Amino acid sequence: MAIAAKSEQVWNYRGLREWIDAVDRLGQLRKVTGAHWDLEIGAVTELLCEKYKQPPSILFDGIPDYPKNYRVLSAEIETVERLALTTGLPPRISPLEFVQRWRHKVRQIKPIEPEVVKDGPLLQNVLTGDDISILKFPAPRWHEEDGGRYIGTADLVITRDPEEGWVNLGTYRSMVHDERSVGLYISPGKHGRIQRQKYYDNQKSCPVAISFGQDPLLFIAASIDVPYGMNELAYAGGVRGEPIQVISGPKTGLPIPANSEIAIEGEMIPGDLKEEGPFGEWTGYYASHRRPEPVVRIHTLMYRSDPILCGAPPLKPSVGQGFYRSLLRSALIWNALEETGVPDVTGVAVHPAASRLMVIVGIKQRYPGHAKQAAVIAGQCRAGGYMGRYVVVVDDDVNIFDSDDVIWAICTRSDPQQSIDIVRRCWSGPLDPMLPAGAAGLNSRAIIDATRPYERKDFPRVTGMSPELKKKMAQKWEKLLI
Ligand SMILES: Cc1cc2nc3c(=O)[nH]c(=O)nc-3n(C[C@H](O)[C@H](O)[C@H](O)COP(=O)(O)O)c2cc1C
Ligand SMILES: [Mn+2]
Repeated sequence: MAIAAKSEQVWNYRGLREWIDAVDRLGQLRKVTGAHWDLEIGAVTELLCEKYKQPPSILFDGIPDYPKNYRVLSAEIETVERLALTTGLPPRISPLEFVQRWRHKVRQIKPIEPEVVKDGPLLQNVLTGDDISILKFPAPRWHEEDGGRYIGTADLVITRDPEEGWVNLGTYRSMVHDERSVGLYISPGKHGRIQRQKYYDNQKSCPVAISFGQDPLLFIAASIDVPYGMNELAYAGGVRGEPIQVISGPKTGLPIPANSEIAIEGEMIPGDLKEEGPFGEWTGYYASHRRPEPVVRIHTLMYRSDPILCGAPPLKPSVGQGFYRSLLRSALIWNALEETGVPDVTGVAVHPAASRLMVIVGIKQRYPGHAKQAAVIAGQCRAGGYMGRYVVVVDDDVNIFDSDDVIWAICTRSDPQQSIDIVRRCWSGPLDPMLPAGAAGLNSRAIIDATRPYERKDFPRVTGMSPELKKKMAQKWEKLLI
């Protein structure tokens, strides 16, 4: 049942629990009972991703050592249908259509500030002092070589800029240390890290709140590139067309979604570090080794009765867990190209098997240098800048969602000596498998211009039927094609 239908927006849910019901109605929910938090929840997630590529959402219950109804949700979004459900778009659309609609939608977002409410499901249980134990929840050990149990993988890390006052939400991994502390890994350049550093630079501790289970729209907002200075809660409110309800954290005053399932608030104290990692990361490798990272000292633990912990364990990208994010990122890079004045972009596809590491841009070439301009911007804008590796630009007759077609274009329209450029000393970080431990977070980028050289008016024609002939023949020989 739609809550509100504004133009073509369709909202079939409010909050995580209604979202799960809506996914169940789509026929995309799998319930699993009895999987152990130690490796089994991670293993089942990986098996289902491997089998289906775009797997159902998986809701784990009956987890050994934990009360019934203390659940874990993994593989949350993953399909275009669930992505559309979460972002209020029509459910039956193609990946390219999703990218198109989403990029127009985010461009028009008018942020709506969150609404502070006195009460909410999150406050059903509030623990402080010695009563706090984050071990109450079945945080999985997701992968065999992980350095610990990661309670935060699909989380919202909430901080406030000490100078400018704005609130940021980012999805940053969080490892359980003990009952009253968790570790937090934030990559260089991420907004939460910039804000934390401002506190540290003044020898102040950084107040923080973390939500570990919530409306997947908030997870999307926290884990994609929302402009610096914008509160992701306001952004999500803008997508939704109504304010996100938050409670004010009892100790920190930070806004925490009132509908969250589990949340903590606390502080990170300058110099308070503990060994964190490694963790099986989105590149498909255990990343960032085991090294000291900031600790969150928990002052308040809040949770809804029978809580649902959300998890998004990274897998090797060719196995899964990257498809929907590729679509979201493709839309943002496409917008960045348009906003910087690159004309006639016909599509952007972040390759799901490479995640950030390969971006394919389609253009209709209009002038010499058009392809290079598109490549440089796609590879350096906010959504494409961090930890990229390859940007490939192709002509608009190439299907950017078809790797075979893209490889054909690279192999036939580029000449390595003149078509590949290297951009040096770009934004990378400790998750980059090519960087040795402790290296500066810098990498290089290759731009592969796989468009027909602009000046080559004699470039050979592509074989294959003309659209007219194809249509005629397909009609005439229809029976053969069945
Ligand atoms: C499942 C998932 C896990 C993530 N884990 C981390 C992480 O551990 N550390 C990090 O810095 N970024 C992580 N990210 C990426 C950030 O959430 C993303 O870059 C986001 O835009 C950061 O928000 P910010 O721009 O406000 O810093 C993760 C993203 C996803 C989707
Ligand atoms: Mn941000």
